[in-house]
Amino acid sequence: MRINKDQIEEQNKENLSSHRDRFNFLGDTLSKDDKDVNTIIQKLEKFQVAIPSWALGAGGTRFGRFGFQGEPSTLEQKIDDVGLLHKLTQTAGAISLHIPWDVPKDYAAIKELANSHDIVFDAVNSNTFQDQKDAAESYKYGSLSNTSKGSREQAIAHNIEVIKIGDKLGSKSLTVWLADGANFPGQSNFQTALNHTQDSLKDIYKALPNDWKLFIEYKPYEPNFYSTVIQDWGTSFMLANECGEKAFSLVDLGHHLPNTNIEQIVSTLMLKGKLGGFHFNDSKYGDDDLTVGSVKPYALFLIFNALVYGMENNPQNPYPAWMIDASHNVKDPLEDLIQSLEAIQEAYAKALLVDQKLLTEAQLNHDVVRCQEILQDAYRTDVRPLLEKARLNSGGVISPINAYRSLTVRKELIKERGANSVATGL
Ligand code: LRH
Ligand code: MN
Ligand code: MN
Repeated sequence: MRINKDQIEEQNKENLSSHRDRFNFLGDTLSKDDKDVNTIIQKLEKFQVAIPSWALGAGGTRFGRFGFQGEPSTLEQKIDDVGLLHKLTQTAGAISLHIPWDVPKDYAAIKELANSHDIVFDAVNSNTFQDQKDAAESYKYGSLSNTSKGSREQAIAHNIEVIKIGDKLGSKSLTVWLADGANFPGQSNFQTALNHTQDSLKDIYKALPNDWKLFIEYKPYEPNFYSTVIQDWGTSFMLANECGEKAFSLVDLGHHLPNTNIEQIVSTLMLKGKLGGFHFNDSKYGDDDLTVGSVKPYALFLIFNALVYGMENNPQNPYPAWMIDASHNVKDPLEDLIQSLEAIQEAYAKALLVDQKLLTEAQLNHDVVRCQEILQDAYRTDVRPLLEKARLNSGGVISPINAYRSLTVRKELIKERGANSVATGL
């Protein structure tokens, strides 16, 4: 199924007058407050978030998986799904592939398909947390950190292979997430595991093309429950520094122990020029991979406030690669992703409203109350009309969820793919 221009226009016709009323009201209010509404809208239009190829089907838990009808079962169909998201939201202009879950067969055809949807290939992700069929070595006791040289070499070779695959698609970065760790005290030697990981990452780094980046993701626990080799931003930062200037840390919002101050981590990494990538999701307890902004929208706003500050004040930090890393157990994955995209744009728009000059002044005056007022004034603003305007300007719809439903997208996909199609991946 493809959504065409006429359908988009038809969808917008209904909402246009109420959008205009709300936009004019907000625009006037913000302009009176000296906010540059047009610049904010332009920034929203440019902000593109990659969709991972594994997030388009229903996820599941270790207890069970409840499929969702009309799931994409091939890479082509996954790209088509991202195309639908992008068409409606104009915010999902990239896809991030997990290898070997989504290895293209015909590279030229895959590139052409993505191009036809106006989609580029973002970071490629390696997978050394599962044993593949017929693999010579096992990752049961680790991959890049394994005490067995054979397992380490196989994991390094896999990462180099992933770079080659990404290179053929136009990707410019490799994301490494390791499940390596230990389930029990005494199971592994922390120093040996870290040394092996560092050496292995350096070998992968050597194979990185000059214009590529290496993103090192961290996570405190799961699937190992006693220790994880790359457990936190400090370990990831240290490894990135050891590798070189093309290596960076990647922050996944779900990869922190409860109450961690993620915005402070973001600030530190950007100050040091080492925040390379970002995985969005939300959580209540751990790496829950829930819809972005569904549980802690204020925390997301504070993180965006740190990101906006970093993007404006830290030229030493490259523009980060944005990706949604969520899983969908009870919602239609495409609706869930639309909600995540909206929450990201909303937090970004609110952060853009923060008056950084006034905030700095209040900070220097130690006016703590004013500092909070400045942040919360931005947070409490309903910025949705700005998002709608940005989408309208780029050819998207005013209300993506409503359009998705009124165009009966899922029904069409089930018609095309059948009720029982199953997505590969997580
Ligand atoms: C690990 C993770 C990582 C993987 C993805 C499937 O929890 O966030 O980014 O590549 O999930
Ligand atoms: Mn992640
Ligand atoms: Mn995760």
